[in-house]
Amino acid sequence: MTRLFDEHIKRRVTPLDGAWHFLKDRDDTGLSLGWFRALPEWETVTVPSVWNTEKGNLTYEGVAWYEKRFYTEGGTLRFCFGAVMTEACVYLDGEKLGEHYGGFSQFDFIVYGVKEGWHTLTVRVDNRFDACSIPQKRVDWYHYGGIVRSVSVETLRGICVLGSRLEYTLSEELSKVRGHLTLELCNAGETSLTETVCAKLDSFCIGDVSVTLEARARKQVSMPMFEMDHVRLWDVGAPALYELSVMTEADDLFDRVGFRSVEVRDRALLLNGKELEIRGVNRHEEHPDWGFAFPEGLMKRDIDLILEMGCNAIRGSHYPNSQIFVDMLDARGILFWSEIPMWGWGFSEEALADPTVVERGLEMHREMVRYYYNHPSIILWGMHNEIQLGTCAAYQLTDKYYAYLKEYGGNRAVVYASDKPWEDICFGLCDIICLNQYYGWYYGYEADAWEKFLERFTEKTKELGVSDKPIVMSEFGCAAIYGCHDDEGILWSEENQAAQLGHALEVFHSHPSVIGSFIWQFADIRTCLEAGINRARGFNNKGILNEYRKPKLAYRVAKEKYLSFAKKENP
Ligand code: ADA
Repeated sequence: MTRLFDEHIKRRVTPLDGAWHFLKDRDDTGLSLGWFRALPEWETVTVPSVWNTEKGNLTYEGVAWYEKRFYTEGGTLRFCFGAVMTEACVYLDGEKLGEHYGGFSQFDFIVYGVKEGWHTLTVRVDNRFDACSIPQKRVDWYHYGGIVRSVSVETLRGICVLGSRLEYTLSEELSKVRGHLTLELCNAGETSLTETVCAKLDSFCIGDVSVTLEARARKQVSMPMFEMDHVRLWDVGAPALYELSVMTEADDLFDRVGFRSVEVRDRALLLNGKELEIRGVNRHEEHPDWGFAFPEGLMKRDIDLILEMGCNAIRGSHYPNSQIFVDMLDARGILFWSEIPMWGWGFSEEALADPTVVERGLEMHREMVRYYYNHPSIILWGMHNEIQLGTCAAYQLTDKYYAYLKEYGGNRAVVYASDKPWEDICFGLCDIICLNQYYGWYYGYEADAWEKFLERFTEKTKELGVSDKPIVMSEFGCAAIYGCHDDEGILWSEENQAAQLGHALEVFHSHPSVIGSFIWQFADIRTCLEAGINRARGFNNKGILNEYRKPKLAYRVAKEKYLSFAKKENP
């Protein structure tokens, strides 16, 4: 399952999820032995999944092969992968289709002239790290491997719609939308074709164009500008969505879009012209029994728990989440921060300056924008998290990513998360200053530490000339082991975590420069072995729920605080 709705009616889509052959390639000899032609032996696993949850594979890091037989009536086929962790090399009947780098983004390959009959799709998956990996080996989550999101094969006919991007502006009084649609089209046929492409928002026709494409050609086509009155706005808790449909003779593409304005000015973030207070939580799309192959039913449950505690925003820490999760946020009116997995600690200054790292990061941004552009819930693009922000390399990289997202990212704010408030030289390259700070945990336990920190930091923003930017506390929290109780509030107890969190939330949500918070973190997550002895049980235990979503005391306290802040906003 890739989306919360059918993307196609006319196009035949065959899911390739389910049983696949699987073989580990410990010595990395599969390529030279020609395993892409046929695996010499295998076990059967289900896809999507991570191999680490199979008995005996928990710590396996390396190469593995997946193979699937499928039947097709033939023609032009498009193989769509939701995400493969981390590098994928894909073969059809032993012929290489292509490669993809990056574990959290979707990709596809189009193959022409496939014959009717049975075929074999093979994927070589490699989740090892190298000097230019994004993320680097040292992260604070688990090194899972596998085909972690859905796979499908589509049969393309005639002029096909591969993607859409709806750009728009709203009139000042927010009642009229002016926009235009850009389509990525291809001719799946073997002769030149001319067809009419029509697009609608619900029943409102936003235009049609006649398109001529040579056989197998691909091109971007801009539809004419359109204007629509009496727009229903997408908003927090009131998410009006429109069905965007694009039709050609034999093909179609459906999406759900929403119209809202996002503006940052005078130290405020405005959604549809109203000041927004962010009541957020950081969430990894991870579960100890499923890894990154997170089941849809549990996504819904996570969202229920998050809504129930009065949140209006989620940070998808630290990578693009599955489309279906973001569809759920669109449908339920929850704001989302989507970022690429360029995550702190591991990146030396040298790595940040490495052209391969910079380009891989840029490509991840391109993919994120390409696939997630139309989601109204995404109001923040995140470029990176806790990198060496005092260095020239970080500045240059951020400059590049910021320019890209400002130009192509649409109606959104662009941010990154900084843990270096005193050394950071990049604050000019973001729309909102987002700070990860851990008073009450790593940095000591003074009672008024947060107040002093914010006072000093506000002064610092004046010195740096960035005091017009709002501040979001993007991470803060304490670890607690679920079920560890202590009336004196010793470290690791639920009481300590709850008290620290409650206090921090009170301070942030009454501070004039702070427009919101993202609690670190929603649920405990399995973390990598490199995180070492700091991580009891092999987990990052700062979740306000444990890894099985059982609430700790901090969940109840955060809920009480967030609901009371929400009430102040809407008495
Ligand atoms: C950082 C990082 C998180 C997590 C957190 C922690 O801020 O961004 O991913 O590792 O620290 O728990 O220490």
